[in-house]
Amino acid sequence: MKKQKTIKHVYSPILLLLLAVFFTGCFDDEEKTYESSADIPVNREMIAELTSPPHVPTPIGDRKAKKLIVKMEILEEEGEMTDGVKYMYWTFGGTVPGSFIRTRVGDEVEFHLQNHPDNKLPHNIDLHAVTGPGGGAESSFVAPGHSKVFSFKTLNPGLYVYHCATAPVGMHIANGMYGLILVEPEGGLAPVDKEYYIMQGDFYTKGANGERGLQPFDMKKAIDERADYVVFNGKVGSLTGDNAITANVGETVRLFVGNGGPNLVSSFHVIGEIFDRVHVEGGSLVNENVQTTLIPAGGAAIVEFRVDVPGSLIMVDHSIFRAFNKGALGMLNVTGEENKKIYSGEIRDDIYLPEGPGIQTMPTTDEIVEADIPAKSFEEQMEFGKQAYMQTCFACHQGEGQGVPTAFPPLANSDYLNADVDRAIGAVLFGLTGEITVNGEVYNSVMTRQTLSTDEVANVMTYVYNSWGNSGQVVTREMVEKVKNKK
Ligand code: HEC
Ligand SMILES: [Cu+2]
Repeated sequence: MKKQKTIKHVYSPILLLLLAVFFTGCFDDEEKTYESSADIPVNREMIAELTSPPHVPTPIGDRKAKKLIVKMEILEEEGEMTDGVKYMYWTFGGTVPGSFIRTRVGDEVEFHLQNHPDNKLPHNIDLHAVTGPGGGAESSFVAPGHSKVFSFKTLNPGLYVYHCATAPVGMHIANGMYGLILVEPEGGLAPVDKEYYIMQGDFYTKGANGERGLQPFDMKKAIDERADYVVFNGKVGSLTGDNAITANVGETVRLFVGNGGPNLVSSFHVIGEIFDRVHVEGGSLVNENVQTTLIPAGGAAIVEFRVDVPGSLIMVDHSIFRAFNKGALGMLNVTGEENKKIYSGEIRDDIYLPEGPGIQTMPTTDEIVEADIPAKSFEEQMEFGKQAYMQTCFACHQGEGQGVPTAFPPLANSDYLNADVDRAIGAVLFGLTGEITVNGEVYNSVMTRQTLSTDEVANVMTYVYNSWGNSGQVVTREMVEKVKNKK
């Protein structure tokens, strides 16, 4: 009960006890115990641990306020936005978002901003955690081959964005110059099992989404807010496949989520999970039981939840075309024991006939309405197949069968498709899950069973095999029957 001593006002001991109970674990009112956080004394000096996303430095726990030395190096370097698409990123610490800085209230941060001599431009830094002109921007403006030092005291606990504020500001941010700085309250945030760092950003390239080569920044599109890429952690696929973040069933997870913008607001959502607690806008207000949290450009949120069942949790900006078409999609892979009480998986697939005699159960997967007139020729197969493709497969595999990097494999020129017809027919009939490799890229996702009739499957597969450089295989209804009966 150390903190009671410093409370300046007179409270009844009972009220004090209640306050202590209610406020432990969150950003609490403790700091009000000092006349101001500015009065928190610092003892000794330490070099700040900086981490690149999705990692965060060690929690502050109960360490005392210190003089914290942060050495941040600005690097302008080429990177990959997505397969075959290069981009010239401007970074704090060599990554987008920049290195994560973890402090506590009362720390005196001595900030060294170093502009690498190979860089072409001057930069600076505006930290939203700073109380002072420009958030440090004015004191930190630094030319290539120079280093600037300024210092500030962290007064307010919370999760804050930092970014470059050199003109044209929008361009510096659009090129990746942003990151997060956490100011923990006295005593630290409540411990959790896993912590990760995720930051959304929108990118504007001369070429359209997916256009290959080194893509320069497009000022016009940026002003019009027409993003070609909206991504987590600087590139498409930074948090999918091998880069997915992980947790075990039963663990508590804390995500430090920021939004660098420059333009778009994020509707951050994790498919199949409810946020137990959200530090709204990264501040002290805690909301509970939240489905989607809004993260403004230049803002952040701390999201906490316990993972109860195994599976792949998909993190998205729920402005959903950004997730499935522009890159704002990440994965949290949860491993461990199933819990059928919380989630059963599919129990049964019933045919639902509103005007019929009731609900009929469907014994196997193949009782799909077979009302189609079979195609009479290859041309008809192609025509019907294309229709079916545009109605069912298009949403995921895309118009030209090109797929979506890291999420949906290509059907165009697909070695997986061309290697084994029965297997491909099976994918459509029964669905497909687990790790597969298509044209050298690993996918580990879920394709649900497609509810198509035997003829429709034959037609759509014939269409796929006779488009976009595939083998030219013709798929007959007999071949589809054969695969069905094998199962
Ligand atoms: C809801 C999204 C979705 C739809 C709709 C969908 N697929 Fe898929 N498909 C996937 C995913 C995801 C995979 C990879 C599954 C994995 O990782 O195991 C896949 C894999 C495949 C594969 C094997 C991999 C490859 O690239 O060759 C084939 C063939 C395929 N799909 C065909 C189709 C056809 C034909 C249709 C339409 C009748 C269709 N899919 C509809 C998502 C979808
Ligand atoms: Cu800059």
